[in-house]
Amino acid sequence: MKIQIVLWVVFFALSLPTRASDGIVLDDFEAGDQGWSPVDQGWIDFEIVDNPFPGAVNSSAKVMKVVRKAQTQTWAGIILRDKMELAFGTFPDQYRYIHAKIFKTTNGRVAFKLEKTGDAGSFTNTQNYSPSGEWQEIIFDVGGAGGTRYDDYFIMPDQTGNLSEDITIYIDEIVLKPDPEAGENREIELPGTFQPVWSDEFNGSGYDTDIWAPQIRGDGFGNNELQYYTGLEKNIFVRDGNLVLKAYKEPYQNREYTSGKLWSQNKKYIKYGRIEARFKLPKGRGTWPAIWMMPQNSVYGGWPDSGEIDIMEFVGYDTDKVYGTVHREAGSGGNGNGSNTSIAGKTDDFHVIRIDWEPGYIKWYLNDQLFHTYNNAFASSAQWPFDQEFYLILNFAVGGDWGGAQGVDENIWPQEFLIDYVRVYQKTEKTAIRQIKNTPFSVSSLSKDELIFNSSLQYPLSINIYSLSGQKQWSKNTIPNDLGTIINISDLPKGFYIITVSDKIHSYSQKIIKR
Ligand SMILES: [Ca+2]
Ligand SMILES: [Ca+2]
Repeated sequence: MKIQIVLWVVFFALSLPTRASDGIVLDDFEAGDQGWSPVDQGWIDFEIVDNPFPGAVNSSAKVMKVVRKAQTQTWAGIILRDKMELAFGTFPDQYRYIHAKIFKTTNGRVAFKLEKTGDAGSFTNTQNYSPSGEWQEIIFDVGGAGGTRYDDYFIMPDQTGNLSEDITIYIDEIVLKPDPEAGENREIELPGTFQPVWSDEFNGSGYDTDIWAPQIRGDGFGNNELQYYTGLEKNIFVRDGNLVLKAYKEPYQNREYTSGKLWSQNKKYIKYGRIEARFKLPKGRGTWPAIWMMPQNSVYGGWPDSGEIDIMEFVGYDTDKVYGTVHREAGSGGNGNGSNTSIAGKTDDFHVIRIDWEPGYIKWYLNDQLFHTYNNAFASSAQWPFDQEFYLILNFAVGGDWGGAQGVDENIWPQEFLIDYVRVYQKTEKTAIRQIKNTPFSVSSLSKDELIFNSSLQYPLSINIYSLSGQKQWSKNTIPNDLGTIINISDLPKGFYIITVSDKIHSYSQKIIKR
């Protein structure tokens, strides 16, 4: 199968949030302060006072009064050090906005600066302030902070230069908030509908050797499995429209059992799609059949760091359940992320298992009933190495750490694991770019390696592309009316990215999937 090289762009966040959302209060000054200090002695005086201007925006009792003294530097301000180490950025579960209530009587700019843990760098967002005679809630967009962890929070409440007089500013209710849009987009899907791309129906005289090869090995596979996979026809054959993986109790190459295993490594591999199989389980203590996937290229390192997708597993001593699980750096083996579903009373039936694997999730279905979802796609590769190609494995193990956890019944052999078909579907829509109306810019795919950016905005913008782990991959500042800016992404590996466009007041983001 040729992998389609396409780009897909979809908007997911627009402008500033207006909806309320959960956040954490950095300080509301109701019980003193959390440990703020002036950034430089002598530039700032501050104290907690009764709210001198209670009103609709801020009716609370206590606020911080800051006096920035004449002849001081514009970065005079207050800083809260080492209070809370948090990741900021554009991604779900990271803090994206900092809200602060400000009262002052002077025009000017207010800046909020984050300093990295270890003070290895910083990110600043600045907002204009026009006095209104009332408290104002100022929202700092720190999405561009890009996933790094920060533990110092620094407010420069008035950046007026050449200050000839002291300025008094009141500050209150500093709240860190995630992107309220982010959670809704967690389960991002490719556009289009699933179309068949390949299958093996096992209806002929043998399995399709363009898809499968037998694995011939019997070293226990790190699980103390008892079988030797012979690759012989007695262990792997097609009968009556089904692939039969057949396990015998018989000595072979210093093993007590023989069995069969097919894999599609180097022949067929898949990134995103629907993988479906119809199967009938063997019976008895010590059987451990599985339909699963391993990475074609272990780009994130050896097992489990590059991931494993167990589409279906069954252990014969636990007759009523089939399992679906992922293993990855963040948890593997007994700490894999998975679930099971009941087949009680139906162990002699054929069942249909499938996963729907999208850029944003993997979902497991048995007989069309969803039984597990894994949707950690916005985390690092430790949680989500599933943005790479995986090959398929069909095997019937005997014993082993899990399958043999309650021993092996010596009297049940031979046993058969039947697979009626394996079908792979993918969304084959070649290009899908969803633009949302009334946004001040657009990004379109020009070719697999180029995006084109157009904007009607009349002032400078900065355009940045981030990887999901928050690394800046591409950056450019545009000049006003710089129409048709080409963004060359030929150096970016295939995968998920976020493009953000900022005009100092607003920040707009889109996801890009480079395929
Ligand atoms: Ca308060
Ligand atoms: Ca069949």
